[in-house]
Amino acid sequence: MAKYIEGDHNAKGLRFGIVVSRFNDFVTSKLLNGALSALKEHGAAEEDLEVARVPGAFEIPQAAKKLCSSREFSAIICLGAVIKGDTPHFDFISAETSRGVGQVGLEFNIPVLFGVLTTNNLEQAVARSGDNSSNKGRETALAAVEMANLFRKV
Ligand code: INI
Repeated sequence: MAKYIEGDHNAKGLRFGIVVSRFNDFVTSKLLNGALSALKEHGAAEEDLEVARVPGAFEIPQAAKKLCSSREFSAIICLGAVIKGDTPHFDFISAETSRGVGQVGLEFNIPVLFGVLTTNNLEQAVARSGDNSSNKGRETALAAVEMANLFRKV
């Protein structure tokens, strides 16, 4: 019989680093609120949550790497918003951000979660950063709790 392992959503005793970019703050602040509420609702203590603010999505992997190297966190949650209408270099920023976030997680063997919206327009970004369950910050935070618990079991 195969052995299955899976992380649960109990955040008690886990420490989370959150990197959030300031560009498109009206969206990213909602992602941050979604992530913080989800973590606290699932048992995380306020003192176990650390938020690092960076200028834009491009800087997220750099700060995530710094937090990973401290070895203080069970998981790192990356939040940002790259909106296509805003920039001709949308493709470069979104590609670099996702590549960098993925690379940092693999390099440090710590769960590093990607909650960076990459949308064609503002409406799509607003729809994914709502006050309800359709909030990418919330969804990413829950995935971080699950991954942190999975890593504890392996
Ligand atoms: N940063 C974002 O987070 N989202 C964007 O939509 C965006 N646009 O449109 O340009 C953006 N640019 C800034 C970039 O992430 C860096 O902060 C900047 O290039 C300095 O390195």
